Amino acid sequence: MTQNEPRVFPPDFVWGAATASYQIEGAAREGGRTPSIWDTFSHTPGRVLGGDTGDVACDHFHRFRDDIDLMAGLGLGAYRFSVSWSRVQPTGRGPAVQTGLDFYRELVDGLLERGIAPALTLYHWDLPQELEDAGGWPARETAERFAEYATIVGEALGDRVAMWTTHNEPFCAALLGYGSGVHAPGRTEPESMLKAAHHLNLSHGLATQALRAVLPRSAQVGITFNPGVIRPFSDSPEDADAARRIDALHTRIFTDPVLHGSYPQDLRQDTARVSDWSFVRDGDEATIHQPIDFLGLNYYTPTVVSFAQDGAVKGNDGHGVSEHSQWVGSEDVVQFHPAPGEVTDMGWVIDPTGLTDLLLRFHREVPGLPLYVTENGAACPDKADDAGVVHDSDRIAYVHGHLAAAHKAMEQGVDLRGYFLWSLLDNFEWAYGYSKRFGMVHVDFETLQRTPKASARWYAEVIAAGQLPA
Ligand code: GCO
Repeated sequence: MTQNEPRVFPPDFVWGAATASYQIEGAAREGGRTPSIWDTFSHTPGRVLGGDTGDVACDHFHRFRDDIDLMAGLGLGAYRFSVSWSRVQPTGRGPAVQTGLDFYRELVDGLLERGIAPALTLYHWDLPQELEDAGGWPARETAERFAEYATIVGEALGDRVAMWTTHNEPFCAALLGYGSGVHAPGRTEPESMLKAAHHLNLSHGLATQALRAVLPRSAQVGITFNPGVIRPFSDSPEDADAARRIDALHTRIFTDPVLHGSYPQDLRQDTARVSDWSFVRDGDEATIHQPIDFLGLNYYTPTVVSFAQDGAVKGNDGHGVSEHSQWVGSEDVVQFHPAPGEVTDMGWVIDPTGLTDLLLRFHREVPGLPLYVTENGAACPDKADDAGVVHDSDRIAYVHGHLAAAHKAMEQGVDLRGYFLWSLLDNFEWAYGYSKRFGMVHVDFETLQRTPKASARWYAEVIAAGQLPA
């Protein structure tokens, strides 16, 4: 294909957008919802920029009908959202709260009425605080609780949701939540971080089994990872080893047991000084290794690492990931580097080739497993004109480049079924609060008014045409 030909996507390609419960819903204390770890964390001074919280967020809980209208106006084929565990099962145990389930039922029904396929994620990081108080993800019981929660949601929505995802980015939940502590619950405990990773994996396996027991056979069940696209700083063997370590700790710690049924040996060796891994019981890896119907991949930017000459871990890849790595590398050997090139408002370098590489990696690693890009997008320093419209040509260029990169992977045989843009709306960007805007729809956080940006109009045209303009 030459540079100037339009890139045509298959007619059944799924064009979507993504959000997550804590980032958009608000209504934090309504309908029996109890605090999740993100409520506690955001209300702890110093944890989130500007003291921002998700108490109101985009007020999607009350405005979801308007948001569905927005989606319909864009011609979205699918909408990826997550369920707030503490809204449907407030203490993380026992019976469900019907008002919570009703909210998701109405949301899903509204989507279906407009011809938008709901893609449901069970866990996008908002653990009920009561379960954290009982030990959180480092406690094995949390995995069992998660399977029970999966059954509740599966029974309630299984008749109307076809695409189910257990977890979103367990990397962030485990490594940022319990390792570097930049995400809720803000713990900095190396062995707990590894235990959390294992119990998230185990909970995926248990929840997949639980879902299969209650969902119609046609339902698709999968998981979303954000595997690092790790690039060594130089050709040296030391830098290659640094890349191997970070790939093991960030990615293979999840993908190996889920996709292949065992933890990587090199990871166990690298982390031997902080744990003997006795928390992995006989049979756990087989439980984690459930057949899945698709794999979701989130991609924003690559990560560049080198061997740290003086033994110190330095730098930060923009996700706050350096801090946890030092505890688990046997000799503190990794340095993160800013990748070269232009960056988004997150400081993340823009490199669409990373998306092609990522898709090709998993195409080769799990041949035949359908893939989705479940998140991709950019935070931009948006400025509205007098009419309140944001002309975000930078975001358009980012998404265009990454869709072209995804298309390139498809030309090489990758079975990519769809693309979900992050995000539908500007929203609560975790530790950055409302300071970073990822939406294709602008949200005024004073009035909560929504205004589609130029990128939304552009995306709608791409969806309608089923192709990227040349
Ligand atoms: C993630 C989360 C999103 C973020 C987005 C931008 O993937 O990290 O799923 O909730 O907001 O990625 O950082």
